[in-house]
Amino acid sequence: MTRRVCDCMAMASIWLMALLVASGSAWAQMGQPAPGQMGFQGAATPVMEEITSFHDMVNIIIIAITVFVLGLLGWVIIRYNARANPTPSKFTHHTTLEVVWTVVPILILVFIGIFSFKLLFLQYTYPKPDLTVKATGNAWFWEHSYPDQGDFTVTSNMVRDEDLLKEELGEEEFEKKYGALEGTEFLRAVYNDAKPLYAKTGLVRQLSVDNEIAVPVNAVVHMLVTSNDVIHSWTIPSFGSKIQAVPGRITSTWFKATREGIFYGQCSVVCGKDHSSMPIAIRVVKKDVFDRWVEAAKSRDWKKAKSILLAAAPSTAQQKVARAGEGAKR
Ligand SMILES: [Cu+2]
Repeated sequence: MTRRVCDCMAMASIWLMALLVASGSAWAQMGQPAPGQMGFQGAATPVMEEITSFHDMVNIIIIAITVFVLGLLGWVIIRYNARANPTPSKFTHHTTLEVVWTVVPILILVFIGIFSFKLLFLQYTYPKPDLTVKATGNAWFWEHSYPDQGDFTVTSNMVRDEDLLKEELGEEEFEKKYGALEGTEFLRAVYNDAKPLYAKTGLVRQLSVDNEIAVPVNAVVHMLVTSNDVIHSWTIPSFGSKIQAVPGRITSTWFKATREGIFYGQCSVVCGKDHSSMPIAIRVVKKDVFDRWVEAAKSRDWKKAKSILLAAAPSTAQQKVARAGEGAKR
């Protein structure tokens, strides 16, 4: 009886482990969250790849320990209940067992520590930069400056439901339709009506911005991060980058994006009423595309800058992303 219970538990735990490990990659998406996602977003930098495998390893250890302890509890309940074991033994010490349950957890922690420190050293040992970008948090939008490329600054505002509707209907029609609505009534109406427009344009709600920033693929980027007002946090999940933006201080992180594409992030420390409305959108492109984008951005020709980035990623959905973003100037 006990044997069969143990076998069942072992089988269940193996399935559970396989499911959890698989779920990390199966439901994750590169550059943005996916519905029903369980694990991290797909890794686009070496640091994020290391974070993901470290997480998966620790996850397996945690599940194994939990299943082991659960198994012990089950064994005690079945084998040593009052009916199965009417006369309990009276011993209180078992030296070998006590040494084992002290030493084994220490060894597990040391084992995790080795990989943990390896990851920390990777994150905090800055390779020589190919590019430096300075991010400044504002209530509630991000500015990114490129000091080595002529010190131009890109201001990114989130594309809102009303921006999409204004683009679709025109200012006048928009006013006629929604002008009389207020507060949550207005928000609900524009939310419902803008929903199909996101699918149509390929924009990502709460993540797309009017002006994206760009970095070259396979370039080491040093990020300098600060804030103009309150504490924000500069975060791109697929890059494994997350660093506080503190007013009056410069914090820093680095990343090397090894895949081209669009990568979204958000401010990740509650900073005020529109905290949820300050996403970051980075397009990772080839070096020559990046150079052309820099030239356009330097001359503050944002329309051209946008079209250069889109031409580099010519999917219909993404083309539409930028076109809709044009209407997002606030
Ligand atoms: Cu925030």
